[in-house]
Amino acid sequence: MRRDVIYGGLLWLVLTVICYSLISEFTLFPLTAAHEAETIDESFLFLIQLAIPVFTFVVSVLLYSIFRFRRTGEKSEDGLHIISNKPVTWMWLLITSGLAIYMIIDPGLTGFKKLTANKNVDLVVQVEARKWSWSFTYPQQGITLKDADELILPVNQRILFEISSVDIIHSFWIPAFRMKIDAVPGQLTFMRVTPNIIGSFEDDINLRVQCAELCGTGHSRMRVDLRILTLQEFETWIIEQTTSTD
Ligand SMILES: [Cu+2]
Repeated sequence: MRRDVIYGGLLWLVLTVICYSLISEFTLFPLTAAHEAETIDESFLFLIQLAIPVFTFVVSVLLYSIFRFRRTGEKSEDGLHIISNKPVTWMWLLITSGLAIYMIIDPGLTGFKKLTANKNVDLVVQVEARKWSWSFTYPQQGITLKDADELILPVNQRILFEISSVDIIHSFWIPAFRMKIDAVPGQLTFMRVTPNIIGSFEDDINLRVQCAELCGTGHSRMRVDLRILTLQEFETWIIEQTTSTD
């Protein structure tokens, strides 16, 4: 029994080290283009780091048991009848419950507060979803892009999206921002985000708006490019839009 614990423990250690070196070796996340996305990626990485020892423990016990305790007797022979092991059950329950409660608090509640604490916004963009297109209105600038093929945003400005739908439930998702929220008919939903790099869909496919709620035959086409400009370029774009619609 003691030998099994030592060998099983060694296997657990080896698998854990392999998993930690794998996640430090490879880039786990796609392009990050907003301050909020960094917070979300940090939280996700932390959850992975916590989950690895739990995962490798289960795999180690499983693998070790498969090879060490495999049946060697007659086919009709029953295995050892084990009812329970109270210390192991309680230890497992307490450790995994403790980890789950800790994760709810940090990064759960602390991360949510970090994302939503700053209520100041520099730019409001109203997003209207419909089968199967997006319309964007910049109310402060008096610009509406109906059935838009591009969403233009300025870098380092805190943006408030006010999201709604005219027909059924859609979902407003920008992968590079890591944020997604439903577009619901008859009500507004909100997303605050601060883009922190300049770029466009041509640079990286994660710079796009994508519907993330299966909404019918045109769902996959419900996608528009995102372009993040410098504040100066954005202001020039605003002037071009207002003069072209006059
Ligand atoms: Cu959709």
